[in-house]
Amino acid sequence: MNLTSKFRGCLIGGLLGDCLGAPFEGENRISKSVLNSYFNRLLDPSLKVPYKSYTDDSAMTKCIASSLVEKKEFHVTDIAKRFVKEYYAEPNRGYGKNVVDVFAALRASGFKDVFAPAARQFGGTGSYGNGAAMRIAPIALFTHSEPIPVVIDMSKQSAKVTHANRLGYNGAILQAVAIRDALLHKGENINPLTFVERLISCMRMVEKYTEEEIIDHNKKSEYIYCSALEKIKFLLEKGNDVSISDVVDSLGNEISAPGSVPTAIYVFLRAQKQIEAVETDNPFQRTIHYAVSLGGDTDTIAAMAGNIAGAFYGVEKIPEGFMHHCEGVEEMNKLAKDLVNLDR
Ligand code: R7I
Ligand code: MG
Ligand code: MG
Ligand code: MG
Repeated sequence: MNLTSKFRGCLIGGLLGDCLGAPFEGENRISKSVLNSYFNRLLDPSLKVPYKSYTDDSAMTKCIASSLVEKKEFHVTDIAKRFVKEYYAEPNRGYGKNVVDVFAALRASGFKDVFAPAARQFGGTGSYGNGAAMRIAPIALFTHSEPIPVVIDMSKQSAKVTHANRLGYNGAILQAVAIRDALLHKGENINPLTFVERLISCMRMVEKYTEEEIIDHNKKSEYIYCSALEKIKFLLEKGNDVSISDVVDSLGNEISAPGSVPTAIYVFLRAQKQIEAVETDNPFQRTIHYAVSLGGDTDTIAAMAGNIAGAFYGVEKIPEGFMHHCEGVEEMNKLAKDLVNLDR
């Protein structure tokens, strides 16, 4: 499979997770039959249904992608400016409750120090929401041929514009590395345990505190992502014998980064194989459907799982009908092609 298909799959996959998951955001215990008919009906492009709009997840992803395409390099102030411009142009995309204060402060400060407003959030500990992880896909694509430390550094900087808490930016790093591994994987099947082991060895390095972090955040919650990844292994080993509440109790379905990024990774890996309640043979569709079935932060967990699945399966596996019913597909498609063809 070629890289263009994987880049398109990644960005469109995330967009569709966002659009198709958004109507259920905040719900729990969504009925199986409601979801099966929702997804299977959307496979028909000629069906007349209300258009599915994208939310903040995709709005911010587009800001990062378009900045990389236009600047041909990582330019954090430009990214911050695009976030702010986008937010004030379309504020009703369902942004997190606190991140909007960062946009206001960035604008008021004239972007002098783009990391300062985020560092003041939550009494100076910074946000650990999943907002930095949900928009990280373009960074993973842009750095796919760079060494891992470059991926980590760029992910962290892009995250810290809004998410200064180490759980916030480390969630973005984990999501970026998961996308990259799915993108670079050769072959039809991924060994889930090997995939998770690689992520654990990366996060063991990432979650080691630096001196600066010990001073800033009082050395709370060490190795949170490594232990969540261990829980993924445990769930995967149980195979079919895992209920929705097992997943939610063990990994979460929340708007926090530690309560959603590992969940999205588990969803992608689990959905390689059939899942009883999810009626489809298409593994991309199964990923999105299973993510939404977990409830909670459905748009964001489906978007992150969709980014990873799209990077793995490529755009050919994405149902036409889904693309037809969602906002912004053409734009995301163009950004993916521009990113893959970037001449730098
Ligand atoms: O992380 P963020 O951009 O929100 C993303 C979510 C996604 O589900 C989107 O689809 C959208 O719906 O919102 O925005 P933030 O406002 O930084 O974080 C989201 C929420 O996480 C906050 O409003 C808080 O409720 C919670 N949160 C915290 N709560 C207590 N202490 C984040 N950090 C903290 C914290 O340090
Ligand atoms: Mg959203
Ligand atoms: Mg929302
Ligand atoms: Mg959300």
